[in-house]
Amino acid sequence: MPRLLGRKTVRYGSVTSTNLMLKELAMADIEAGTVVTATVQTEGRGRLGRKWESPEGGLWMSVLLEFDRSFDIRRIGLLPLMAGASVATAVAMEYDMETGVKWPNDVLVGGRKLCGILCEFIEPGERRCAITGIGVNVNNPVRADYAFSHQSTSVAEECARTVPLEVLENTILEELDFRWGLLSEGNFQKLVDDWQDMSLTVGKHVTVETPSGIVRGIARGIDQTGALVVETSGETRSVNAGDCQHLE
Ligand code: BT5
Repeated sequence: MPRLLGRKTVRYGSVTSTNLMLKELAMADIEAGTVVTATVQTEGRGRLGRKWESPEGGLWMSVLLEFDRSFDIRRIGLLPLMAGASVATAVAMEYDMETGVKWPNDVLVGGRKLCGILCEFIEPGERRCAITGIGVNVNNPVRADYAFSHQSTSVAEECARTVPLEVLENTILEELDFRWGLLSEGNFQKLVDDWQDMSLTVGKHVTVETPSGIVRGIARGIDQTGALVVETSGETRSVNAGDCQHLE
């Protein structure tokens, strides 16, 4: 099957946010699978209105995924997980690094954040789409300048050399294309197994800050909607969204 994702790529120098740019293009009817990249983002965004530092040297990109009518939107939580698994696999393959995924949207190396994902659901006209934003620290500096520096890393930092962005971009898109195929075919359990195989969260004591309060317990896995299943004292809770901390 020819690859869908990245058949069309729009490359920018400096933009506010690749997610915002792609959203505008989607509103103007650009085709599914389109990728937007930027050298620099001046207003790179994390979840919950947080800032994502995006200086030159990193891989900042967004991918337009379009659902067909039969897609059950409750499964949207699988998207950041499959994007994270795609990045973790691509980085491990290209640079022989040990990567892992942390629920819901991080890729870590040596306990430090290498990549963050921001998925946004939009409905341009009759279409139902997700903007999948992927930010990977590659050759950009991360270790010195920021409050989060002690918790972050980059590909260059980990392999002590700068690397070409295009190679990583292409491999991530191949991996994401494969997982998008699984999602489109309804092969949810395979996505669950794939993510759980590289998960750093499963089996850990966690604290999850959710919109409706804090959930504490042992992470047992994810379900087929991407929710984190947490065993708390005496019961099992499924958490759809939140900030997760590993306690051990
Ligand atoms: C994320 O949010 O991790 C989602 C990041 C998504 C970025 C991509 S880049 C392409 C696309 N366009 C966008 O505008 N966004 C997407 P969250 O889990 O909320 O983490 C945000 C937190 O990570 C911040 O509050 C900082 O503490 C930390 N942080 C910010 N920049 C970082 C960086 N470059 N590397 C590591 N950590 C960072």
